Amino acid sequence: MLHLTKSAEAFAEAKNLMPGGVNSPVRSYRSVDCNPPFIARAEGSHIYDIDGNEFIDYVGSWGPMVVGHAHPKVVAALKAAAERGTSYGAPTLLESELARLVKSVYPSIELVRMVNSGTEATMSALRLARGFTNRDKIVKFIGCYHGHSDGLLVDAGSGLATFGVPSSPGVTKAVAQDTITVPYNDVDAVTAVMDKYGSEIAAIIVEPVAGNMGLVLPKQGYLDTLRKLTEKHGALLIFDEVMCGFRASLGGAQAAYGIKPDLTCLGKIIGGGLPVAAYGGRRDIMSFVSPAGPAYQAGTLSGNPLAMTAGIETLKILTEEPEPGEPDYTRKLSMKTKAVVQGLESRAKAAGIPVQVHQAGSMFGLFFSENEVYDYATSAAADQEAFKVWFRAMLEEGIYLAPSQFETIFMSGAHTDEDIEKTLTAAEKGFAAVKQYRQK
Ligand code: KE4
Repeated sequence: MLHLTKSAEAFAEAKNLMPGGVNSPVRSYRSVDCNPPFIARAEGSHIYDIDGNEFIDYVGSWGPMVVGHAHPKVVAALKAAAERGTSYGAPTLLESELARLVKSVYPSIELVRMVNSGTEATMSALRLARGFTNRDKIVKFIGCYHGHSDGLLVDAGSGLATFGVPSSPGVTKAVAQDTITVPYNDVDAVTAVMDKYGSEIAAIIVEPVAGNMGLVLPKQGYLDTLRKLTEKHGALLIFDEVMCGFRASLGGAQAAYGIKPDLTCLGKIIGGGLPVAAYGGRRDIMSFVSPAGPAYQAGTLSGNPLAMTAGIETLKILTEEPEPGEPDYTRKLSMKTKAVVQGLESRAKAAGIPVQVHQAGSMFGLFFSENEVYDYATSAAADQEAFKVWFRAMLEEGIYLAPSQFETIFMSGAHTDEDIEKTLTAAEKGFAAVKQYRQK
């Protein structure tokens, strides 16, 4: 039995200090009906809570920790950087170094602006798209999450291709009505919207590999359709690669699927665990951003030297030339992830539990469903209770997964073959627990 005594006490106190006891909702473990472990430290692929429990970590801080926690090169560089001061609010060579690294991996990014969160990146990219095109409306997809700026906290209106309705108190109808939401992977729905409203649409924003409805992959040709529709109607195509960047492949989904967006949003991995995100793309569009152009955007800690340092060191590890004949870092991650995916599929099959297991490079996801999962509706139709049972059984076995089926699971370069073997052994117990649950 997992002992979470100190975490339970800490959680009770935290609830008197912060809404729900956390600084981001999903960490509260509300969606899996149990208390969250409070973390004391992490190293490599392992994370340790304040009760002394040790876990194999597949959350990786929701994606950033792709080279593992407390990587020696990252820690050493951060220590040295801290001794030079933690923030200047002035231009530094570090920002140009990280920008060069990002551009070297994303050829579609001709100019890039560093910000502090994925929310800020997508919010700024949409403001830029609206300013550049002089159009007000945007299209997003049901189940895609792009952070919590008002215009993106919007649900589908009644029917499907209608103007959005607020999905959170505090988002005004006026803001929501400029966001049109349609199902992901539905070519007819997005084509109909563009044919009807195309001249008013500033941009389509999409997670080219979706990670916030569980891991859902674009259907064959889908992203190409979005590219063609935006070109046809003079709208911009924004790829939100905050999560799938550097994971779907080193060059993200745009490299994996061969699509060139007009703007790209990045985050998570480019900060190596410190607050960094970015938006960038075509020079003519990005030259519209202040102070080069009139579209305003700013940030006290944007380009922070410590955050830049962690991002630079992480990307240097990811982009290191492999030994001759060896796969590169990201390719090795993908192969390791495939081993876990195949292991999960075989063990679920042996337990007689139908599952859908998706992979995109070093990201993977699992649904308790016997049907294909290709959008939010089919994801939500999966057995959420079974997921909770599986999640809790895995946690008991020392496997730290995202506490929601609507999240994605992340591999790191620090995960060992022993970690993977332990994970698959735990999964056997997890699937047995689901089988027992279903027999009640
Ligand atoms: P942040 O503002 O959380 O840095 O990034 C927002 C964001 C933007 N775009 C995509 C595709 C994202 O996945 C995210 C944030 N991802 C969530 C995980 N689903 C962060 C975890 C959390 O909210 O605590």
